[in-house]
Amino acid sequence: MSEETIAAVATPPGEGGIGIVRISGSAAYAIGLSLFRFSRQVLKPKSHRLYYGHVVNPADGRAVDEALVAFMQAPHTYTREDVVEINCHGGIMPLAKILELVLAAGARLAQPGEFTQRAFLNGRIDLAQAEAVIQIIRAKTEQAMELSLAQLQGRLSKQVRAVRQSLLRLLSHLEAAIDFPEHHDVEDLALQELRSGITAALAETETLLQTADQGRIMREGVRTAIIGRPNVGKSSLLNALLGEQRAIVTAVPGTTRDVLEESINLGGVALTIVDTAGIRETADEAEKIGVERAKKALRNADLILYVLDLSAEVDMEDREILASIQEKPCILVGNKTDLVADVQELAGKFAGELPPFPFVGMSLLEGQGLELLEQTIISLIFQGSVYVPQSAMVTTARHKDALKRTSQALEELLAALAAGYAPDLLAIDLHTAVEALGEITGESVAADLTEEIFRNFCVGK
Ligand SMILES: Nc1nc2c(ncn2[C@@H]2O[C@H](COP(=O)(O)OP(=O)(O)OP(=O)(O)O)[C@@H](O)[C@H]2O)c(=O)[nH]1
Ligand SMILES: [Mg+2]
Repeated sequence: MSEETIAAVATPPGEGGIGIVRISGSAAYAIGLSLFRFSRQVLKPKSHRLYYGHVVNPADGRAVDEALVAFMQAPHTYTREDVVEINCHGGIMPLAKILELVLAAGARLAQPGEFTQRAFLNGRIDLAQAEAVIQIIRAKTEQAMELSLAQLQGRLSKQVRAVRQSLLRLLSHLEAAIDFPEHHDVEDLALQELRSGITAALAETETLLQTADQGRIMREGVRTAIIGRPNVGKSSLLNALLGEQRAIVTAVPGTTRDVLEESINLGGVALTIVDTAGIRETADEAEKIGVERAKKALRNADLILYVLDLSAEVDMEDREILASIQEKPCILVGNKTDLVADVQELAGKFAGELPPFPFVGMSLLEGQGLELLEQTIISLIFQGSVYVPQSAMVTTARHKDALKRTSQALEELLAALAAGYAPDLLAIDLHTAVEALGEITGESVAADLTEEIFRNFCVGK
């Protein structure tokens, strides 16, 4: 347990019904008791009960604010240390004043995420679970929330730890083979077991890795790029999806130069929509950069809305771009239906000329077709082309990176086994894999990295 007692305002800054000052550490009770005047006599507060009274300034005995205070005894607390939470009025002044008194009574101001960091250091949660806390706070959709909660409850940690345990067992066999080279049968058995054990661990690592893109989509939203030639109505489409006039729309081709990014929530899934510059050959310096950015957005997208002007012909540029995105989920948005006589006929014609993506006719000018487009997006996402829900998912780039290194080390290990390498050389790769997996749950992770993870938290968490 850490020696210093820490304190911070745990509620967001600004005005609110309630504000909370949280104190954690061995001096939490003493500090809380020195500042709190119970409304009736209490000799020793019971743990995890709320007491009504006043926070007073011990210097002059004057009341600072009315408060409800909870004294919570270790180890059944957020940090596993003694915790005191002072619920006062949620204003800037009462909170600042009470925090000041708490600090004067001997607490140190907590750094961002330090309460959760202590929960981690004191062994209540592992690193992946700690990361889930911040994901819950930042979740923007119900599904992201559910996924983060599952991670907090240890679903991912459990799977990772099981693989790591199996590798640790193999490592101990291998080390026995190194220590007693004269027992050849021990070695033979160990090598056989090693091969099947590694193969199984590799398969499980790969399965988890495959969930990584899904996890990112759940957390950050489906990256949706609006792509097309100039003047087809891309910015009009962004505005329609957002329900506000976010992007500039004009009749001049080449209006949008930069990429514009906005988020919406569609059927519980977050979509990050990117409006881009119309793709064409151009001599204009700024537009040229815009076109490059559009192409990049296209490459990074999880889903593409390709907009066509139905009153114009499909040209080479369209064909080229669409050919380059064949393997990604894409919807063809046939815009400006108001300008054409027979949409069905045109759709048929486009279907013959273009890759077989779903086609939605729209008139953004007249506000036609938005609902159908939204339904098409949702069904594409849930049909499994974009998003497949999984029980445990990898949601952060950090976890993905660690799993990649694990799988790489295990592959090298299998190759080394096949080549008949000595046990001590095999042990090196196995160590690498065990270490990489341990980074996810925090068993083996550099102190500065955990610091960095927790400093991304908010103060008071
Ligand atoms: N007739 C008709 N015109 C439309 C429709 N949708 C958009 N427009 C017009 O087409 C022009 C271009 O619209 P934008 O949304 O700016 O097109 P864009 O693809 O973003 O264009 P760039 O940013 O230049 O690439 C504007 O004059 C719009 O009013 C539609 O459904 N029917
Ligand atoms: Mg535009």
